[in-house]
Amino acid sequence: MKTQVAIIGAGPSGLLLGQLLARQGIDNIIVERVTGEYVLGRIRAGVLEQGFVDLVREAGVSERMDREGEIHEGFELAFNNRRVRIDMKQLTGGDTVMVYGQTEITKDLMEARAAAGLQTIYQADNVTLHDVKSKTPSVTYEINGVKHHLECDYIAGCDGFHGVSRQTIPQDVRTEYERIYPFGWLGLLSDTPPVSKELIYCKHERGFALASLRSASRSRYYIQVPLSDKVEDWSDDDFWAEFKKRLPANTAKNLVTGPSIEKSIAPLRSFVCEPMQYGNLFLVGDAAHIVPPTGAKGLNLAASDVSALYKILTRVFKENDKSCIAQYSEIALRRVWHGERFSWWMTNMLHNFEGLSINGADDRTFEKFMASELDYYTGYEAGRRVIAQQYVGLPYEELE
Ligand code: FAS
Ligand code: PHB
Repeated sequence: MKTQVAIIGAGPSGLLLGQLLARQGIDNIIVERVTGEYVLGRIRAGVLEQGFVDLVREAGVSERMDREGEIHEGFELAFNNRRVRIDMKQLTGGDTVMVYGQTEITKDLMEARAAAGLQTIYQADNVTLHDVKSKTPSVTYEINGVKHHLECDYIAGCDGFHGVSRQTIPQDVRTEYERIYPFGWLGLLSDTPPVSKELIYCKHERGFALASLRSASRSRYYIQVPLSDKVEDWSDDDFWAEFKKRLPANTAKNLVTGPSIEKSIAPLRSFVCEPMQYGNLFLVGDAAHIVPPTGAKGLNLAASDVSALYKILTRVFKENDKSCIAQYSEIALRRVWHGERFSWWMTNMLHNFEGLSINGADDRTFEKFMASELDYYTGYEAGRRVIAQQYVGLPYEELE
């Protein structure tokens, strides 16, 4: 088999890239390790930057997102019995975010791909990338033990943190930056009306909590938990009792509880692999970088990678101009590091590190610095503008 671009992974990165390339007439095949149903079973992001929304519209897959997605003009930070609203629209001169679950975006992209008759190979085992530095890279994989060979011009590694693509870049070529946080997020999804119309990030002495949502009838809530906790340690009732304690009192009294339809614990880490390209292999999204979800950047950084690579490959195939290929990693990493820093900053400001710390020691001085950081930035319009500008997303960079 042959294609112009082989895409590894049918998560949001791979599907969005595949859709954008196909609309430019650039042939692509996606090779995915699991089933489509399994991909859709992952409950992850919920907040989309404007740049992401625009890209989905450009991909021609925005009809349900524009119909069912909720535009959010602000969110709240709750701490020390105070609530500070970050008025994104006012502070950024009109920018907002959209609340629309990653699962929904993935479903819309999957349906669009199938409707266009574009090829996605699911349940591919032993996916291996070959000759990525040559002019004839290729991908091999097995279906029910039968080996297949896919020739291509370029490979987009959209296969997430645990994928094969990043590992294909030789260790002595890769530089990996990592910070692992000493706690995780226990997330719960429920078909209950959200406790607040806008997101509330809560810093509490018992630990961080986030009140988010998917729609007017579906809520997405998180609480900080120790790394040693297992999801089976937490009954729904235990979650609701703890979540209620961490919400502002005048909000907690409105909390509607109900059975969880999903519950899971996500570890928190900051991670970046440099470079994000090697020969004709390009790393996209979680394959190259991970952020703690406190800044709602994970999925959104994947989108800006997709945007950069889509523009480059369009110039290569439509204008026969390969001069821009070398720009990918530099362009992508500039925005990735801004997202990494913001996510690290929000995580440090809003979580309880008492008795914990990045370097293992109980660093109460660090706690005092971060409490002052939160108080300072929320206490001044200029500080709130800094938060707002990064939350709505910094501009995407154009190719030279
Ligand atoms: P993904 O990991 O989504 O997709 C990669 C795909 O590649 C998967 O389908 C996988 O099966 C496939 N794959 C892996 N190895 C392969 C191989 N060898 N061969 C073929 N296919 C292979 N972001 C937020 O903004 N907010 C959040 O609240 C949030 N919560 C998260 C919770 C969890 C538990 C996780 C893991 C991430 C969360 N994220 C969140 C980040 C998340 O949304 C990612 O940014 C997003 O899924 C990135 O999409 P992809 O780059 O497509 O990677
Ligand atoms: C979510 O709704 O899943 C969500 C929203 C904002 C975040 C993290 C997760 O920062």
